[in-house]
Amino acid sequence: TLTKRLSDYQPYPFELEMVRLDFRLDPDATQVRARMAMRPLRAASALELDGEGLVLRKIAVDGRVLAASEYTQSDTGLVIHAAALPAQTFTLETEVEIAPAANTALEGLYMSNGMYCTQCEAEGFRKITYYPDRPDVMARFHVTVAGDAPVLLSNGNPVAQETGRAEWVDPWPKPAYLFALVAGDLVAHSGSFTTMSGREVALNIWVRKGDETRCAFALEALKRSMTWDEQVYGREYDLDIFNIVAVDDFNMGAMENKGLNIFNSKWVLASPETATDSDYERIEGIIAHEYFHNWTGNRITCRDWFQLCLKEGLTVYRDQSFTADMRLGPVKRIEDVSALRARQFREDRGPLSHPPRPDHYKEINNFYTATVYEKGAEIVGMLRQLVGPQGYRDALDLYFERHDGQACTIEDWLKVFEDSSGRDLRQFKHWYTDAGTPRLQVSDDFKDGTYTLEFTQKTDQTPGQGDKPARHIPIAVGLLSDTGADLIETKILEMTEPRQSFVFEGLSQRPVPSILRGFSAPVVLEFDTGHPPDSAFLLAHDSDPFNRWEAGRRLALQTVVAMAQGGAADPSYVAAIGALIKDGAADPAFCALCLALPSEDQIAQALHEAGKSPDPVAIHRAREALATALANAHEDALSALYDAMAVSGPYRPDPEPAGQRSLRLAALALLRRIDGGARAQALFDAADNMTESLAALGQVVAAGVGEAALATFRDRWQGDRLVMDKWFAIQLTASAPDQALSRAEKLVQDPLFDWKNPNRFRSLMSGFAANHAGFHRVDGAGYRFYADWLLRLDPLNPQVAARMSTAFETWARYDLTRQSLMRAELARIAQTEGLSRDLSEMSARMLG
Ligand code: B3K
Ligand code: ZN
Repeated sequence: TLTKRLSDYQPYPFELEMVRLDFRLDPDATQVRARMAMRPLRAASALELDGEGLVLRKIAVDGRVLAASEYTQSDTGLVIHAAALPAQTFTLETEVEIAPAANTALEGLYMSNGMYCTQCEAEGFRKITYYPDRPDVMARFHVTVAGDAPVLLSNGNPVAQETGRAEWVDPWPKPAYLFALVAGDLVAHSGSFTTMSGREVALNIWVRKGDETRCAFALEALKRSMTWDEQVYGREYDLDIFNIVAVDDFNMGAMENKGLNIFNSKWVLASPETATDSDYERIEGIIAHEYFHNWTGNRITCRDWFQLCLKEGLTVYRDQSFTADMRLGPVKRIEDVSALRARQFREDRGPLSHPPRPDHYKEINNFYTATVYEKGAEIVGMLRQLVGPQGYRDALDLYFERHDGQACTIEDWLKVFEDSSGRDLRQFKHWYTDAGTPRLQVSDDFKDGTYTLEFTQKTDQTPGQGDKPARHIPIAVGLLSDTGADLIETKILEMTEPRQSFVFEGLSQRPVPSILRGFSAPVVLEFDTGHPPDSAFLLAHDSDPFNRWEAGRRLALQTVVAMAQGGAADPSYVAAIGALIKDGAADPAFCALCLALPSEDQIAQALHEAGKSPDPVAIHRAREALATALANAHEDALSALYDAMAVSGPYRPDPEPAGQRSLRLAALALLRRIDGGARAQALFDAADNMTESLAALGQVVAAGVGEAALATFRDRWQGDRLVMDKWFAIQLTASAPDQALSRAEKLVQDPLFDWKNPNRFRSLMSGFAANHAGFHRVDGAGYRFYADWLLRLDPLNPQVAARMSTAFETWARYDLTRQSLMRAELARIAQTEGLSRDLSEMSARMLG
């Protein structure tokens, strides 16, 4: 298959002024008529339209049906020869037929539980009609939908609604990837919002009958998002109506279609009995993310898909800031950095490493990655640190003013910052164009009142990119006295050289440095072995909450790595955790994060980063042993904490009770190692909310006494798809490694394992792969099971199969036996006949 390259970009030679789409819905034979007003921009250009899997019924230019000789059709589209086209604006009319019920890839127009819905990003619109399916072709859409469904929705504002027919006009020009259509027997949970200029917007969350009682939280989150974007970015909503639809079969989280967001029902529906605290937080964040795209993505979109992080990095940055404002900022930052390390650093250390702005791809759906999203957001955060809060707001104001209605590039984005701040960002641009996580080494020196920090940066080679130039790195630094007081205000050092020193003068004592506060840049920080930081001191005293947590994480990693190689738990870490448990002043949610040990996958990654090959079995044992050591050392305090953090009264998903629950459950997880799961069983029996019920279920399973609870849970929730997804996942993530595969093999036989549903497939398979030592069984049976299922899913749903193949991206970390077993599965996948373009690109990249 063809590789697409950024350097090949050519503008489209026609302007599409307006498109009218008429749909006659039918599960097996939907008719789509398209009329497009096209203005040639260059003389004598052929007209290329994308189209896949369409049955062409008619094609006409200005009413004249084209002869077969006037155009050429292929598997991927249609070309109308220049000679068949007028020199001035003309109308192109097509009629095609498609079969939504047969669409298992869930891209284009498809059906879910009898309802019609669409997913067009990135290149799904071409499965609906012939069209220039590229983001830099923006047009105004006028859509008519005819069908039996009671509710017929599309983008923009409704202009006509009658039984069996609806008409929608979207006044804002948009690329085809933002098109959406929904039709079904839906009910709405409704509200309204008055914008800052006093316009009234109707808000609706459309769901299947029975689900409308679980929409209140999402609706309120939407209102909070709308208010926040007005207050923080000055951005107002621009249509009379904002619709959200919940869909059970969806390849990813949600989609920002103009005025008609479509959501995986998992990220909309919430009730205390069925959603956990973290579900509530994610729902709020995803509702915000999709809403924020209305300006960063829709009003200003991407010129081509290489620029994807222009909209995704910025919008993730915006949703992270929103959640930080709604909840506890430092806690949110720690969660975000943990996710960045778990997903993006992992990706960047392996064969799939790519720049936030890639310069080639075969299948763009394979680039909706942690690097594009989460690292993209970190880059925006670094820009903000370089220009300051006001400079950032000025730059964003200029971005909206200059580029509203355009399809832009990373160059446009950086130019806005350069023009508004006067800074030169040429070196900074390497963050977008270069792959890999820089390693930052630091050493220090103190002499005659002068303290010197010396940094060295190095970014390893990545696939297709050799030696890398130095990056422009903002390093936030604090200096502490020996009593833990801040000696200076946090200072942003700007590193631009491969090796660079920074000097602090007039100090009366050698300070304790607190480096990379707030995780000011996405790098791996390594300390010169001569002067390691006093992590226990920083965990106790750092005024920067992120670095306090980070010090604890560093200690935990050090001790668990030593234990995996036969050592004992580090008493200074055990003591530091004891002090934290007894420190009544610390925030519960923050404490909970400090009590949570790094995951086995993260421990494996740390070993790999340190040049050692991780042994999954030893890692599992060491982590369990460390948890047991903590529990034994602090049993009374943990037990007291467990009781003290019980939340009384009816369940509320707010940050404060959620933080208490998280601390209580962190204590429960440690105590489980010594009480055999007794507390967890009692909590499972008593819980009135999903947060505690699910966490308790995980702990009894982990303690090896979970069978009865699993059966009870299944009986109670078998009719609820979203809750059953949790049931499938938790027993695999929590079970003993040597039982994970047999459990997974049993679960695929369960009548409720509907493997064609992406959520259910992901729950089971990702749950299994998340059982680190279970997946990485040394006999390779875990790899084989997983690969078998990817190969089964691929012909139906290539996007999900390709995405989930990243379970194998870490092969290079492990011993030669595991390496060759994992590579053998990748090779078996790669050689499968008829493999999708998606999975074929992924397996080839992973094989290297
Ligand atoms: N923009 C969509 C993701 C589309 C994924 C296409 N494979 C959701 C989001 O980032 O908001
Ligand atoms: Zn997005």
